[in-house]
Amino acid sequence: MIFDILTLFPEMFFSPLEESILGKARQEGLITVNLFNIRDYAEGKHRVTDDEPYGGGTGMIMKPEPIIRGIKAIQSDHPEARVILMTPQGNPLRQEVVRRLAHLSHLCLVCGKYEGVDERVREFVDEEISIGDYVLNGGEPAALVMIDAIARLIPGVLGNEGASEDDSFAQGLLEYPQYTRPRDFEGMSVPEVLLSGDHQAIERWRRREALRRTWERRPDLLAGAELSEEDQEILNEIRRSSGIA
Ligand code: 6GU
Repeated sequence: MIFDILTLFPEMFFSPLEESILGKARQEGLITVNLFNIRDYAEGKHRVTDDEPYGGGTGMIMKPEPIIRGIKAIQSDHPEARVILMTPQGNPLRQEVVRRLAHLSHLCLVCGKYEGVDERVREFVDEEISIGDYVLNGGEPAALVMIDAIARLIPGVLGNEGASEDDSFAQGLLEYPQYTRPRDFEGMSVPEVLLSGDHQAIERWRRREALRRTWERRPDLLAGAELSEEDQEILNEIRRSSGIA
């Protein structure tokens, strides 16, 4: 997978892309990240990339020409690249969106600044994505989130294990609680069932805890989750025993 990033701040990507899983994925050629400075597509001695908004108001707006020149330069080499504008006005990023994008071969992520980009840029992008309902100073952290979430679904990036069906959101549920040694820590012990060696019992316990945790913390997710009849019964039991029914 190739990620071409259009940004005013390419250095914001350096360290995050060198560390850990992404660093290794790049070394192994499983992902490629190319950074393009939008300023390089601006004209004039000062290579200006922003300007005051028509109609007045605070903040500076990113000019259309440099961004669109950048997009066109990438598309002329890679017409298959899907162009995505990172903006708080975009489609919310969810695991299903991540899964869809992970099948593509080439993404071009355009990082806008929070004050905004000239509306006409929208004509040149295929989609717009937001990573949540809060405001970032610019699209750069959001682009990093996209690279991270997509890369871990690419075969080979996570080593032998691969992205797990148990991961939070893999089935539309939050993940069950996990424990490692020590068995007792400051008076808190590991649930007996996990020490039992009874794999069926462990699976049942994990499913129940994933359902419980999702119901407690993110009940909104239950509507979109794939739930079996047994899951529904477990949920009813959880509701009953909580006293809310
Ligand atoms: Cl993609 N950009 C900015 N500036 N803020 C955001 C965002 C993106 N997603 C959530 N907040």
